[in-house]
Amino acid sequence: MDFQIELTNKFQNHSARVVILGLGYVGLPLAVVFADAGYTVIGVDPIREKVDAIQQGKSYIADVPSEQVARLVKEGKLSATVDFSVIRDADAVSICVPTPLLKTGDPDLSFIVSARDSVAKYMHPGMVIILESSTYPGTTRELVLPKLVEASGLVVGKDFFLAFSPERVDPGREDWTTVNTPRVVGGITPACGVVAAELYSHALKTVIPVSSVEVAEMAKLLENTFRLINIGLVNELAIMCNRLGVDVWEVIDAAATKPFGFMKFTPGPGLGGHCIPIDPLYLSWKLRSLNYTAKFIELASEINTNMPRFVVGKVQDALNDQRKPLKGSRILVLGAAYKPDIDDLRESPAIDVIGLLKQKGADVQYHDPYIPAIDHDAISLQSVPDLMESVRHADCVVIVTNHANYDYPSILESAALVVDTRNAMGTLGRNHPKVVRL
Ligand code: SAJ
Repeated sequence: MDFQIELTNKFQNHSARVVILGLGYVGLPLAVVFADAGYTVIGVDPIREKVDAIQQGKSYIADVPSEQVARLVKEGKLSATVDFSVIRDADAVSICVPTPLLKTGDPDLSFIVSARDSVAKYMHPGMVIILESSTYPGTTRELVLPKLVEASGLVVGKDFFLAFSPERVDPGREDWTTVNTPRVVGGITPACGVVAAELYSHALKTVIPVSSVEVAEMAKLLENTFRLINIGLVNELAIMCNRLGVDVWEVIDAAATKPFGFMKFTPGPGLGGHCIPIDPLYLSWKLRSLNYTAKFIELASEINTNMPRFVVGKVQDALNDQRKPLKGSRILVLGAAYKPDIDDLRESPAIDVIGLLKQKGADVQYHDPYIPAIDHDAISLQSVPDLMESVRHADCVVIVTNHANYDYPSILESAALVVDTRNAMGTLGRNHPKVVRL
């Protein structure tokens, strides 16, 4: 039996049954894209609420419309379950689980290990398994493959196929989606890469085959490390311009007029999200095990992690110029999500800024139209109900996340003082007596 031919035929005639492990911001968009392409898709997630929502035709991911989920469920192309044994009948399994950090700062591989073990338990000849979670180079070959071979006794590249294909989801983005964003795919063996690429090629616009799982794993980490380091660069630029008395925003805008050889990044209160601040640390962790220090990653992380403290220093200085101590001052933080126009709080620098302000004795409130409440460590706050009332009562408004739906001119008019960490006010805030920018 040639399983490569058998699987290729199933992908070509869209009779393939695809299981997606993990129905988060990566797994659910992929599930609907595969189902829309004609595959029969079963999403598996241990969280019953997610499974029930999908079965009821509801989406909990902003980038996936509920109408699309409802239609696909009704057509029988998409379903969801908590039962991992559906892997028994799968032709393809995509693993889209989180890869966070432990409290120690080391990679938390528990989600990958758990998904791997579920696959190992139910796998059969003639299936392809693809890991999509951002992780260190070597994960697929060193951590996933041995357990699958040991559990099944099958031969990789012949009886089953194993590949890595990094997700490239930018939450909230509409121009580049799961369907049209080029997809890198690398296999444990050449045949693994070919089979995995075939699966994606009938659902996604562009598939980019590479020679191994390590190349695919490392390409993803390069993408995110590139962002981490360039954000760290402009954050340090903000600190340097602060010392020089130069407007960092004007400097960056001027540099960005260069039509080649430059890519604009902007400074901010820190680096949030579950990818950029975290994925590169998987790489530096792996390199430490090989007795090498990834200097750029460690330096950029140090600078980015320090930005909340830098912001609180700016607030303290701004209040000081008005003869007000930070202690006891009423501070309103605007925007808590980790980046504009989304409802995700993970690793958000707003949490650090609020925590530091509270540590210094400030009376801190926050507002975020997407985040009704923050319950994190020692912080338990509700988004203030009346934004403008709170702006008027604050000694200082700190813009931490520049959501597009804020009325910045009105906020500026009503506020006593604004520390704008995102240049949200734009030219309004330049040289304005009430505005302090990074
Ligand atoms: N940030 C800055 N300055 C910048 C750009 C971003 O301070 O110039 C901050 C943001 O405010 C945010 C953090 O960095 O707190 C991360 O922002 P991001 O948009 O780079 O990261 P994510 O996690 O929302 O999404 C990224 C994707 N982003 C883009 O490509 C624009 C992409 O790199 C990955 O597909 C995704 O992470 C992932 O899953 O790895």
